[in-house]
Amino acid sequence: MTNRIHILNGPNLNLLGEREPDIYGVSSLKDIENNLVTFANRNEAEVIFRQTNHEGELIELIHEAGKNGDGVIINPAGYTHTSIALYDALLALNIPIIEVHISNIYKREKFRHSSYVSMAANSVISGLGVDGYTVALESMLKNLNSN
Ligand code: CA2
Repeated sequence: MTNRIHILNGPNLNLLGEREPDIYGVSSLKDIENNLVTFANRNEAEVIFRQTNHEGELIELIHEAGKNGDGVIINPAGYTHTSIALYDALLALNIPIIEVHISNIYKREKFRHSSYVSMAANSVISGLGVDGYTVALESMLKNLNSN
């Protein structure tokens, strides 16, 4: 069966590869998307890859994932630490959720140490760099295919 995984990215992640390479690496968001689509194609899965700088739009994308997706991988970026609305949207899903952070949020400023999203997520990956997305997709597909 082909699983459809929504991979959602929050604010400022469109800047990946352009600034702060010491924290976020040199890959662009398009590079990440291409890698994940290749991985999905090899594993008979489909990836819907999105980025938005707007909280309401990210919530709409979560709703869409709940309607037609088999799993969600989300890097909520700055909204991780602030958004109860995002947390509520994720709580309403009945498909698996993996939260991904490129950087190790626990090694950074204290305000990044808490995540509303983690309370709704099945799993959290933080600090693996952009490989975290691929690890998340691999694990998601493995779990979906074993059920
Ligand atoms: O480590 C992550 O993936 C974060 O979710 C990234 C967020 C940050 O607010 C979280 O605490 C951790 C920031 C995304 C901003 O991305 C940029 C990329 C390049 C240049 C500037 C910002």
